[in-house]
Amino acid sequence: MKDQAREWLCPARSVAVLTGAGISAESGIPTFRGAGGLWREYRAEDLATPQAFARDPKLVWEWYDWRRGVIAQAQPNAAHRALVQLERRAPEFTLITQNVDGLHDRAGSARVLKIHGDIWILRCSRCGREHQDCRASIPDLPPRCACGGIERPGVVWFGEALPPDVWSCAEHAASRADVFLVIGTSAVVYPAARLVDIAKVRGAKVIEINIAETAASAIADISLRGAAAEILPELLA
Ligand code: BJW
Ligand code: ZN
Repeated sequence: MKDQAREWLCPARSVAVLTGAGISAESGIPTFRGAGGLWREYRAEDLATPQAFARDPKLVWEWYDWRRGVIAQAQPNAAHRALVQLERRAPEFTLITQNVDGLHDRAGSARVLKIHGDIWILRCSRCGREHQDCRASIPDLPPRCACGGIERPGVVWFGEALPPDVWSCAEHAASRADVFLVIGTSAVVYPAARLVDIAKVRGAKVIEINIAETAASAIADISLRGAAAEILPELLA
């Protein structure tokens, strides 16, 4: 299976990649679902919503502040680095990530479509002003904008639209891809998971890399079972 995947990947003119939390798991960042996916007694679905933020911004910020601390300590792993190599090698390459951790940037990927936003961006919920804030810990939660409004993390919560320009680039890349890699995502969150279907119906070979079976496994042409940081470098060797 790995040999077949290599045979598709090597000559591919256009490669698109969708990554999820599993690619950062070996950097020590917990995934959302499955073992270790809980924070205190909350699931992502309880906290990653505009309603949760409106109800208790401090609680939601405590979750994000904890995650920012974990991410700040983490380093990109061999899977992030392999995607940098692939970007340099493939004639046409698009990296689409659901992750907000910024580890693809830190690994050296030149262009990353962050369809669920960026945990290091804060946005005022009153005036909309956005700025980067890379402090691992924010002293007073929730942070406030100069206008007095409460700032929120610059991420996409359930029920919110994905950034339209970023999303349309992602759809375009999925529909042009000869090979579509789906790495470390449970593929249960939409519309991200739809990219797999788009790629498939437009003729891409879909290669999944995941430690477990997922919602994308049935549609994938090849499912490689194992850790992304082990399998991805092997595919490019
Ligand atoms: C390894 C590994 C290793 C571990 N190596 N692998 C259609 C059907 C049903 C529902 C919907 C639908 N369309 C829309 C919805 C509603 C909703 C949705 O999808 N709900 C489902 C959960 C049922 N979607 C939305 O609300 C989206 N918005 C929307 O549709 O808006 C419509 C609209 C249009 C116009 C105007 C207004 C509205 C928004 C979704 C936003 C998701 N946001 C989050 C939080 C982001 C910020 C943050 O990080 O806090 O995104 S939720 C969370 O899930 C996060 C992730 O990016 C996302 C996906 O998770 P991911 O990455 O797949 O992680 P896990 O944990 O699920 O999986 C990890 C995987 O790794 C596992 O498979 C492991 O096995 C594997 N793994 N270690 C390889 N070492
Ligand atoms: Zn403001």
